[in-house]
Amino acid sequence: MPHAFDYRMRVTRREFLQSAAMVPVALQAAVRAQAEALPRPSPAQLRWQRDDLALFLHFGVNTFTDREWGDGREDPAIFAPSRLDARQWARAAKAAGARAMILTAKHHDGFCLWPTKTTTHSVTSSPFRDGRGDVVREFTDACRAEGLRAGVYLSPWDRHEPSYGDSPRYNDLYADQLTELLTDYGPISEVWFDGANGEGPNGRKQQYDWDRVWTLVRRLQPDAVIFSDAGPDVRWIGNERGVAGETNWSTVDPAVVPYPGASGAAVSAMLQHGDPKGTVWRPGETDVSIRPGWFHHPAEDARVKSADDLVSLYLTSVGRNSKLLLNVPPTREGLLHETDVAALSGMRARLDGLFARDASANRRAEFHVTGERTATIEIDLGRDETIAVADLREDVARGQIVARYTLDGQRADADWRTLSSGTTIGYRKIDRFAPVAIRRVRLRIDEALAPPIAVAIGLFGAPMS
Ligand code: FUL
Repeated sequence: MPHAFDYRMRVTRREFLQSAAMVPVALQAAVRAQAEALPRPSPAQLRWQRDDLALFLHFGVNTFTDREWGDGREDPAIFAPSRLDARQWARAAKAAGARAMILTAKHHDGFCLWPTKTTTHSVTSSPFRDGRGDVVREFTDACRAEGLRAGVYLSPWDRHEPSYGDSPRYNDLYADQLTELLTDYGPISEVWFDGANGEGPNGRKQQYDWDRVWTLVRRLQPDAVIFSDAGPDVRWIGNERGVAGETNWSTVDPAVVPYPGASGAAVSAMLQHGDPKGTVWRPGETDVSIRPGWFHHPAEDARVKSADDLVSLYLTSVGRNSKLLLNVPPTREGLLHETDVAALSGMRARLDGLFARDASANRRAEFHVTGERTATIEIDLGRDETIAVADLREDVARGQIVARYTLDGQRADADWRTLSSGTTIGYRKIDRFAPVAIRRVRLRIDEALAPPIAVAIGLFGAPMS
């Protein structure tokens, strides 16, 4: 539940004069110019971030061969989901609080889940709906029916396609596949590119033309965000464990990750942490599977993450200025497994419990400028309240500014004590601490990239479990 930025910001005249007096006029202008120069999100990037949670669906021939990576030699006849129901996926996603889903329209094995004109290696050659099926259509229809945004994953690495490795020819085919997906299925909110670049069926490697790919997406779906290690809109967070950097800037230096699949220590650090000096806005997306693998394997039915595990993942992704893309793979039947569905709704119930009552709701937040790059935000809760979670939010529409903060609490008639501290806040920073009864809270912005502006503070007690 997003906090509205409804703070009645109160800087007293004396504080204003004091803070203004501390900074010479020329410097004030320079500081303002710097704040204005900060990278900011596009409307599509903001929408993407505010979704908090999306589901990832890995589905295809691997579901039937029990593999993670197909080799491209799978017989399309094996693709035979007996009870495929995309509405069941969408309902489970919605019940989990997800606002979007992304489907693997084609994975590395090259099998296409839609009736593409570019190859016969698709649902058209399978028994699914007697060769007249279209999983992408059922998926996008289900998303729309449940009010979810729809995204697609189209693997550039294709282990089936004979033209793979013949770079211009395959790049044309890839552009044609993308064109079909981005033209025939209504609005697509996110296009997901991994950087996998292995050998094709002829043992050759392909040179991808990313500029062409991104230009095509912009032209066909201007409101979509493009995900890859190298963005351009949304970057990979750098691991598949569900953990964003504790320090996580939404800005990056684009030169450090020049193309999807680039590797090295500097690349990993940029993906995990971003860069406060970064010149482009490219927030991190945290993709992780509810199971050990990305595809459904019956042997992993007993290894589904629990609702508590999923809450932890939420806190280390959404709670660290990232977005959670949680993979929940359909089974051979074409349904999400009941264990996964139960874990999803358990996660939602716990999160709803955690954020049920904001002790700071309707309380006045006083914003004090204390220096050129420092400020405090103080809230009087009116009485002692037991608090165990702080949900901090910068107004990222204006950029990301906070570089270091401390959250203090004070019981009536007692001294201030530190509840939590950290570096970046960004869109959302969720801090948990041992439950403590406090009457007043104070967020100190100790370091910022520009003159600080208000940070929204939500305060929650420990949920009953
Ligand atoms: C990777 C792929 O190789 C995995 O199979 C999976 O799709 C993951 C999300 O991206 O690059």
